[in-house]
Amino acid sequence: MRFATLAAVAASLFSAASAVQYNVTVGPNNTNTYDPSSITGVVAGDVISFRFVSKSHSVTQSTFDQPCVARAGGVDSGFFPVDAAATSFPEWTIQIENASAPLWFFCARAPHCTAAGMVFAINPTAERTFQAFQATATGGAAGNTGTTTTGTNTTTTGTDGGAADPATTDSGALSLSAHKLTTMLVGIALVAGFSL
Ligand SMILES: [Cu+2]
Repeated sequence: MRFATLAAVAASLFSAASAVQYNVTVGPNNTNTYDPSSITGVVAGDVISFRFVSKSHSVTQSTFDQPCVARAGGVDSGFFPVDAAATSFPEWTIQIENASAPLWFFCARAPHCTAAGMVFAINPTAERTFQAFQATATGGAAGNTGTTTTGTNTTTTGTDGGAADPATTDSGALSLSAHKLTTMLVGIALVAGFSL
């Protein structure tokens, strides 16, 4: 871990001119949900910023087959406890380095994943849908209603034909860089070169 200036972090986060930033609210209105609960159209370089607004949740990487189990070597925000009277909220941001397969996440605060289906997906596919992922999390019980944000980035370069089949390489060859930020800006931990 090393510390860097805000400017340096901002430069690294947004160095790609075409990168899109997505904002996800964690725990809106005291619910055990992410809003949106899935994002499609994410491409390499895009940034996803999670804002924790209630209770104590996490954004923890998992796998499609085991939604509520932390993936070995995956990224994990850790828990962000938020006071009910809080007026500023912690944020945790990841930058996608490889978007060729879906990415799966859950809240590690039991029983939010298994009971409420508190899960989040990046680039779910027709074969591996958010709904199927959430149903696995809850053992078939109804979870929260999902909401999807579709990316507006139109600079994809047609890698579908050449990429490995995401259905069989799910989360096997992905890498993320994680940047932990807080609105207080007491210090910024920059995890550089994180690979899975
Ligand atoms: Cu939670």
